[in-house]
Amino acid sequence: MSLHLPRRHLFGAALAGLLARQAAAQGGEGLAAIARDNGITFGTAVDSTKLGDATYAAQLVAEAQLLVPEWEAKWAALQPRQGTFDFSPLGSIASFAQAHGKQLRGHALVWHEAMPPWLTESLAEGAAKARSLLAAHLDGVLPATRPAIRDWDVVNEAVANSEGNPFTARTPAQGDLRDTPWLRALGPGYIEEAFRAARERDRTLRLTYNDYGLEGDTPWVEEKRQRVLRLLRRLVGAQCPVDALGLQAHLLMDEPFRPEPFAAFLRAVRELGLAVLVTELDVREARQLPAGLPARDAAVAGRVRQVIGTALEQGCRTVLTWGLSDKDSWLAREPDVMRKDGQVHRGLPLDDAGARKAMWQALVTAFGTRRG
Ligand code: 9MR
Repeated sequence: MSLHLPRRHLFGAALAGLLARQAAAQGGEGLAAIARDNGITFGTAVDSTKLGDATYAAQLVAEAQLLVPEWEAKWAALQPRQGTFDFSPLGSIASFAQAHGKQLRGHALVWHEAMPPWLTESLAEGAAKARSLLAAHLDGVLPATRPAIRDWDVVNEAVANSEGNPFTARTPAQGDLRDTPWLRALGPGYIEEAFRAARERDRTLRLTYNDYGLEGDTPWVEEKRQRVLRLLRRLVGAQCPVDALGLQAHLLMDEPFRPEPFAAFLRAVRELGLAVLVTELDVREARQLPAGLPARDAAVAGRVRQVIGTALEQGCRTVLTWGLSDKDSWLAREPDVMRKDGQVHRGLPLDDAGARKAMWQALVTAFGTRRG
């Protein structure tokens, strides 16, 4: 079986190519080209249901070189019923990528969210069942998505949030790890098992551990960084085939940032021989907004320049945002993260109308820092 490439978005894609060329002629190069000129790969999350929208598609064509499916490669989408695989939503992203010469990354093989109900129920049946379901999922997905996807988030968000974090609900935990159906079925070794199972099926795939809440300068962020480091050290020490750490970088303006502790963490990760990627960048604005859009956008841009500049200085070469335009962001639709004051977070490079904001420019500046 291979990834079926539906052609239904190709008309939209051709139009998008035209619009993107027009946009580039008017506005200069997009982030994809500017990043590439600096030896960096820039990309974004894509929602397949929006690919028919020519403006959305044109933004992708102009700005992104690497695409990651926002939901289409999660378990609920790929194996909605046990043993029945559905590659059509992922296939429309793959055909769009192919039509425009873009690369894909995969997200996510093992996660405690976006699980179909049958999976949650079956995992409760114990270790043997969990192990065979994981094997069957990888057998169904990895050969089918090869060669389009050469980099997968194998395990997502396995580390528990630490005490005292006022922004994120405390997660039930067993030691450093989040208490999930996978942990309950297989014990703490499930992470190592997942990486080994992925490597057995594809020797050259890049295998990434992906998590959030690792960028800020607070005691709870530092504690989570130490938890992630302990996990990565344990995996590397056991010769477990993990290749990279994905920093989601869902940044919070209400959380302070200082480059030093973040850089020290990235150095420690790099010393383990792992690559570092920024996988889901966006910014949640402060509860108390600065007055006026220019001040708001400047605050977001300043934070992005610092965080991404630090990551690039520490050898990160891949940066993805979680969407391009504020209006398409989960920050504009998920009740947990939406603003309570009726405003929409301006946490992505393009505004609602698709205009490039200060955050777009901040990325350009950050991409340039590593040259100097
Ligand atoms: O943005 C995604 C949203 O549209 C989905 O409904 C949700 C569940 O599949 O996942 C969101 O993406 C998350 C990502 O997969 C993992 N890191 C946090 C992202 C935002 O919640």
